Amino acid sequence: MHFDVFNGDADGIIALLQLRLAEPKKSTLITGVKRDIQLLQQVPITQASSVTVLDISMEKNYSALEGLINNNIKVFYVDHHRFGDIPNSENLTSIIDTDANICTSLLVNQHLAGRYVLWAIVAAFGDNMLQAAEELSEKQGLSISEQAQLKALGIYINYNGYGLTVDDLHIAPEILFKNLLSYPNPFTLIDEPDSIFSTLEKAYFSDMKQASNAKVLYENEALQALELEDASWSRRVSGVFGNELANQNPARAHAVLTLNPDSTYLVSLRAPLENKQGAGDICAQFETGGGRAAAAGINQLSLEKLGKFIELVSKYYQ
Ligand SMILES: [Mn+2]
Repeated sequence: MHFDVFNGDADGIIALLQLRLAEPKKSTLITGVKRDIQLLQQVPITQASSVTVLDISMEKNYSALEGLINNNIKVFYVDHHRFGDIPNSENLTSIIDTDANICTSLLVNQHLAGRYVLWAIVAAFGDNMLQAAEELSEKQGLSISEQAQLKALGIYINYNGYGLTVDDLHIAPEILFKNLLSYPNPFTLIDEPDSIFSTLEKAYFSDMKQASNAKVLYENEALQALELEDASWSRRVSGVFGNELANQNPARAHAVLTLNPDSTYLVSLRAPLENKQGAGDICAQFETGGGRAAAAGINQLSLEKLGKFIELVSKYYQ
């Protein structure tokens, strides 16, 4: 049995979408909310013959990966997060690149020689890799309004991945992936009335409107930190809201802190767009933190550690 294991955000879903449009395959899907990255351990070794892994850190899934390849299961691994060691095994084929301007869907696009490049552009916009997305759009000769449509779709799919559990999400990532499989061309989806595109669009604008009233916890030249209440809408909107703040103020870092039901903070940290480094290293200093240089997070930051977090971030980007 083949297993497809993928992050539930735009990048993870669209990485798999490109692969399965190119090579349809009966598979068992394993995914979750965007922050649910320890997915590989869910693959049952006794049932799997091969596994495709997309857009989740190899470092965070290392022991599960070793278990699979040591049991002679073929693994194809594509990712752009912190990776630690790459096991040397003939059972593992990996494409790993942690460049801040590349995402998993762009790596898959290269692997497929641009076969579903419009989808790769959607994913790059969704992962807030605007420069890469625009460059690729121009190569494809897309008009400004076509670019804006693909960007909107990427943002909405990305937005849909944020939540504490799948219950917070409008559409479970697995369902969203299966739905998108009917659209080899994203413009077909965008042009269709009453599609998931319009559903997500409405939901996105409603949540963003609420976020615009967020409480400012801290603000200086290096950092703006905002607090969102403990609610499903906050958990859905935190990441894309952070991206929008970053785009509006590219010289400053942004932290969106959403209160968890247990009174800790769910932290989404964006490095300044003009200085895409350090976010992953800062968040990794906290027990439940990690991520990439440009965008990272902490799942549970206790209120006592808020001061330390703000100090670390504002010093780093000063
Ligand atoms: Mn990604």
